[in-house]
Order: sequence, then C-alpha cells, then structure tokens
Amino acid sequence: MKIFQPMKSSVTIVSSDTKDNIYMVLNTGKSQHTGMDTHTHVHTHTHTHIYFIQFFAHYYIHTGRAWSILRALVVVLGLLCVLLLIGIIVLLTKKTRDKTTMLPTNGGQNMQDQKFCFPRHTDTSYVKITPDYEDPLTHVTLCMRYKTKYSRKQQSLFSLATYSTDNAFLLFIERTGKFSLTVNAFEIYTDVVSPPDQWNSVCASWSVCGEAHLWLNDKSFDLGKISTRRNIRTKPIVLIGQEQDTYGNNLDIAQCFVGEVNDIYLWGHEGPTAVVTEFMWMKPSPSHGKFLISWRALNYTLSGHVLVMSSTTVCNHPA
Ligand SMILES: [Ca+2]
Repeated sequence: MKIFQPMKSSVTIVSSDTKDNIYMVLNTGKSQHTGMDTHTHVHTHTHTHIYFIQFFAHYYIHTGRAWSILRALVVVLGLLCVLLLIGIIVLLTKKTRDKTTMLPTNGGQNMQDQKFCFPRHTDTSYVKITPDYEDPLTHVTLCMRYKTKYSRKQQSLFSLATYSTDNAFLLFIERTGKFSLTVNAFEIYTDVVSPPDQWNSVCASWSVCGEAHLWLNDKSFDLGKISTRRNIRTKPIVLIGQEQDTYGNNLDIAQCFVGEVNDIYLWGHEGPTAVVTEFMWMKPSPSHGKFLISWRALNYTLSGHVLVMSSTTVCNHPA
C-alpha cells in the first residue's frame, strides 16, 4: 500500500514494508511509525536520506514498478497486435474488393478456364444467352474465341435475333471459309478467311452510323459501311452453335457450328478499339466496359448435345 498525502508544509509518505511496518517519513528528517499496525514501533531517525532510499527500494521493487513496466509492455504489445490485425484486415478487404470487381455481378456464372464443346452436326444443340439491355443498341462490339476443324463449311458463330429481325447481328463463316457480318439484315461479305484447326480470336463491331470492323487474331479489317440506320432492338435472343431464321427458332443443320467456343463478350458502347485490344492481348480477358454479355458472368441455357468442359480438356468432334 502506498499513500501520498500533503500535510501543510511537510510531506507525509506512508509505505508498508514486508513486515507490515508502516513508516512515516517527514521532511524534517524524522520518521515515526503511524501506530496503525499490530507490530507497532516508532523509529526516529536523523538520516533522512536512508529512509528515502528504503522507501524508493520498497516503492520500485515491492510496490509494483516492475509490474507497471510489465503492464506497459503488455499494453504496447497489445496495441501493436491490434494495429497489425487492422492492417491485415484492410489488406484482405482491399484484395477481396479487387477480386469482387472481377466476379459475376448479374448472378451469371464465371466461365473462366471453361469452354463450350459442340461435337456433332445437329439442329438442336446450342447455347442460349439473353443479353440484358433496356434501350435499343446504337453500337455493338462482339468478341469471342473459337476453334473448328472445318475450313469450308457454313457455320454460325454468333446469332443475335430480335423479335422483328432474325439476323439483327450475325457473325457467320460462309461456305467459302470467309467471314460475313450481318446487321439488321444488311450483310457484308469479307475476304477474311477463318483458319481451321487453331484457336482464333475474333471481334466484330458496328455502329448506327454504319461503320463495321472485323478483327481476327492480330489483324484488323475495315468492312466499310453497313447501310442500316436502325438501332438493334431490345429483348434479343443469342444462340451460339446455331443460326436463327426466326426469333429463337428455324435452325438449319447445314449452318450449325462444330467445334469449341469460349471467351464470349458483347459490349454496347462506343470505342471498340480499347476493348478489342484488351481482348486480343490482355490476360486474363477484359476487365472494363459495361458488358451486355460477359464470359465472367454468363447467364445461359444449354440445349441438345453441348458440353461444358475445362478449356484444357479435349473436345472431340468428327473430321
Ligand atoms: Ca437467320
């Protein structure tokens, strides 16, 4: 126990030692026992400094200075631990947030490292995707990757139909093995040949002003103008693997796609160059822009014989 109590012009310091003796040290240089203890005896001492030394020895050792230092250390260590914990939480939160921006935002499925395999010639196998947009489109950019064994076969890569127009936005490989692009039923034939037996990255864009472009792997092609002045209507149906001749129907086995597809993206805003460049060169696939279709958040349904598999799994289809 220790009590510090000012008394008029003098200082009274009472301290208990290990024998429960209580000493009063006065600034007059005399010490008196307080008489509060059962082992009472009174000391009068003229050597003030000795009592101060005794007192401080008691104070530092017996009355808890060591405990105070220990407590301070524990508090400091505790604070450091709390700061460390806060730092870790902040870092983890940031990492989670960064990761979250790459995850599906529309409830769709993240298809990264997967692909669709169309192994057979059919008129029933397709992937149906419903892009979600509320206003008619004045700009469209499509990007996707595909692989097929066929060099000279009609194949639909991306068929977007609206209620009023079946070929509202169609990327197609003609019997010649060359691409064609159709927007609102206006068709452009290209001289760009689809290479067989390899993965191809292809993009196509159109704006309501008429400009149309095609990109294939490391090359870009100005397709001139597609003379439709209409927007692409809302509530479209997209089929991968089949070509629609009516809204979601009238499929032709001669135009089915046989092979593998992945990384399907559709954007509805201006400036296709930036997203196409990212798509062609960046790994992983594009992270910016507002998607109408995103491979990282894909809402789709399967029909017929379409396989969803890892991008490293072999998709066998007949030669
Ligand atoms: Ca059609």
